[in-house]
Amino acid sequence: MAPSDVVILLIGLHGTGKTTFAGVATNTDVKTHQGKGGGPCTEECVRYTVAYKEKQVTIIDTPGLADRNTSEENIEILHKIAKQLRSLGQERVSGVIYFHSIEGVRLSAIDLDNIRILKKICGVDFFPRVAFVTTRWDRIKQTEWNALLQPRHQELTKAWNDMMPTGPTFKFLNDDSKSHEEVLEYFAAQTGEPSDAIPQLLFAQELDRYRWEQNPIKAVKRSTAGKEMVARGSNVRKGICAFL
Ligand SMILES: Nc1nc2c(ncn2[C@@H]2O[C@H](COP(=O)(O)OP(=O)(O)O)[C@@H](O)[C@H]2O)c(=O)[nH]1
Ligand SMILES: [Mg+2]
Repeated sequence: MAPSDVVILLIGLHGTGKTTFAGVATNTDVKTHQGKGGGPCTEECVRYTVAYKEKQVTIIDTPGLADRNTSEENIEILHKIAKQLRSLGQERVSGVIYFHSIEGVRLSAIDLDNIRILKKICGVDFFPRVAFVTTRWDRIKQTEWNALLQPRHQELTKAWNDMMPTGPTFKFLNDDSKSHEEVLEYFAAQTGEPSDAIPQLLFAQELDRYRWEQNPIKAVKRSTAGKEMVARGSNVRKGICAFL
């Protein structure tokens, strides 16, 4: 298969709409998370490919980052992402999307942990290529928007801007293919540059640096993202899947 022109990594808590986005954007049947007692959380990284305006786009769907019961389980998620990054070979991730449900409450401790780890996966040079996408706008009524959500959205964008100063772009996502295409278009329009002009994710650079390490989990733990993940262990909540 020809190398992809656009490779997008999806990050965010369980239930925020990552898998749904991957399915709609690539016109693929996917298994989404159906909340308490419903379908499964995404446990594996899954790669989807679609042709978009003469470009090949690859989307890498991931499980939530810092919401497992133990640090070891969280490190395993990073390890799964590491395997995907290694398998890209000469291709590079060209964009990262962080998902957040606008229906959820304000930023929780786990949201903040996810963003801290996201920053360490990306590295400062990559911040301009991160998009923050808020999902479930189709569920919001105009009256709620004025009274409740406008202040919440302002608070979110301020918090994200503070956390990633050179960074993020904001997009809204409805449960329709038009808004998914707008997000794809945003990333597809950025390409055209040779792949070595794209800054590499800090996490990918570090995995390369520690490739001598025989145990891949140890290599992940040596990375800045891995260290952050272990440091964040105390915030891990039990059974987050059940709440979403
Ligand atoms: N109404 C609405 N539902 C959504 C939207 N995005 C995702 N969902 C639903 O939210 C649930 C969790 O989505 P999923 O894609 O599995 O989240 P993930 O855990 O981040 O991969 C599923 O039931 C989806 O159908 C959206 O934009 N609008
Ligand atoms: Mg999922």
